Amino acid sequence: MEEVVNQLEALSLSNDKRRVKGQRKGKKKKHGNSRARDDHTVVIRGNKQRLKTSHHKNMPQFYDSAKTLGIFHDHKLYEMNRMDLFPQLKDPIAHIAKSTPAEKTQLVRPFLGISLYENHDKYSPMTAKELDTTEACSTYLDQYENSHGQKYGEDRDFVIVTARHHMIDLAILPFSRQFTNVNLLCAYTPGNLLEISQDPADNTNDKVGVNTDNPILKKICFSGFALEDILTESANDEERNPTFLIVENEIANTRLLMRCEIDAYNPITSHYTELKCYAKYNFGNPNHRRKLLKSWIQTGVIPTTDIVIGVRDTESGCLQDVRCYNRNLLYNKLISKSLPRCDSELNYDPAISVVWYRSLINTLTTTIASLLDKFGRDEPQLFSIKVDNNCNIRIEHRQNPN
Ligand SMILES: [Mn+2]
Repeated sequence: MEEVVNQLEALSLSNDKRRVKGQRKGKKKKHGNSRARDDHTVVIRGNKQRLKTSHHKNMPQFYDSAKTLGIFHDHKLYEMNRMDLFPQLKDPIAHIAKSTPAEKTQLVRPFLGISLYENHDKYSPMTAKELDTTEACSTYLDQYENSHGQKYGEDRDFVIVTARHHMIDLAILPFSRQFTNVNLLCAYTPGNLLEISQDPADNTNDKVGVNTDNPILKKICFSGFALEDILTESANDEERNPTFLIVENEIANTRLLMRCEIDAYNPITSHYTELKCYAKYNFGNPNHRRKLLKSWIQTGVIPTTDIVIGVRDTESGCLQDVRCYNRNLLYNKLISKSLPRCDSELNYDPAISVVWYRSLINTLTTTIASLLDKFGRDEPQLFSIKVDNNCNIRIEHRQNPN
């Protein structure tokens, strides 16, 4: 907790001096100062260099407490006993988590050499809309209200509802390349509900990842789907529609309700498994370390998730190796003293991502609370949130939310 406070001290609150045209009707602009202040926007300047942590023996957590609440598949909500809805890690791979290195070599062998590039055109990625829909969480909220006769998390300062990937994009920001921004919208519904989604005006991601125009990059991206096909089996192998876990995280007096896509369930360990397909990697390479850190962050909002990495030969697309990490092991590898230091990249210290993320949640909620005090809590309000890789945070109250 102390680190969170330090980080908050490092962030100095100041109003944006930029002038915005078209002030809200009925709101008098303050003229006391010759430089008109835009009272719709708050900018918090980041201080990345102050985001330092002391050495952590114990792995820090992104949340104070976490719970899994439901499963969402094909537009329907299920109870937590329907693990069969997730793709199941195939038996030999499921055993890797608990095996010795020699056993592991045996278990992995049948999968090596399989092509991850074949039939790559049969896979279709989620559309932008599918990626961002709040259907899973809103279905859960409706059901909660019906069965409990009260609103979910009504005693909390805020309930943030979102897809996990938005929170991951924010948590990785201090380690992201220069000029990286995350642009989100935050819709407030009277009560305490904040729904965070992609800002549709932000199309910087339209041509990256699976949506790339580059055929080679496309193959590489689709190798991730091929890996899921090879390492898992589903009750209905033809459709393979994604299955989501609905997860609750508590951070101070804020509750987050997140929709998380689950790649696989491991019936042997009863852990969820995040599958990654990487080219041959090593922890000494800064770009590889960032990717490994992102996997650690991504799995950090669900209590028990392991990471299985399929290593492909990028030339031939063949599976070369399968490696398994639990979050503790990956954490210890990322903070290993034997790695070359990357001070300009905050040494890819996972503990720093936790400090940053928790302070960010605090900054977002306190700033939005103060803007709501100004613009009213009794009607819906819309905010845009912009955060950059220098940890600058800009929150703007949008006029005319419709
Ligand atoms: Mn994955």
